[in-house]
Amino acid sequence: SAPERTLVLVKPDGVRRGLVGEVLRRVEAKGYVLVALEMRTADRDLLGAHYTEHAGKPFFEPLVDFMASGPVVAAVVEGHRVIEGFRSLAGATDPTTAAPGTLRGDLGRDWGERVVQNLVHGSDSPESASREIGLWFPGLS
Ligand code: DAT
Ligand code: MG
Repeated sequence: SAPERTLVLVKPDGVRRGLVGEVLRRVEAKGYVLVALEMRTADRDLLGAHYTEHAGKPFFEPLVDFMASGPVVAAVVEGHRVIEGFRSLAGATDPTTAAPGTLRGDLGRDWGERVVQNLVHGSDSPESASREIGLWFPGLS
């Protein structure tokens, strides 16, 4: 079967805390392959489209504000079952209870903000991955 692709973001908290290298190191150490990589500050249109499933939820505006608060590192990562595999590396959404050994469990915590700051994003399905990769890397084949 063909390898899968997923969209990974190191969120603004991860960039500010100097954890870009640690995130990419764990992705590569697991055996996945970086096929595109870019640092940029996302505009609100891109972030609204990226998080469209959460539009209308109480944390949506704080989430977009947070994600626009500084540069992110966006990556397309490739490998068999990488969507599931990166979600496993990332750990649960809540960094307080994310399992030790995961990025969010080892490196994240609750900062008392209205939106959970949890260092990384990973696509949650093949459909999300395809949609998100198209948003962040429109030129990628
Ligand atoms: P994930 O990033 O694990 O896929 P998600 O897609 O449900 O989680 O939510 C997107 C982000 O929004 C998540 O990484 C952190 C934030 N978030 C989710 N649920 C939240 C909540 N109940 N309160 C505050 N922030 C939340
Ligand atoms: Mg999600």
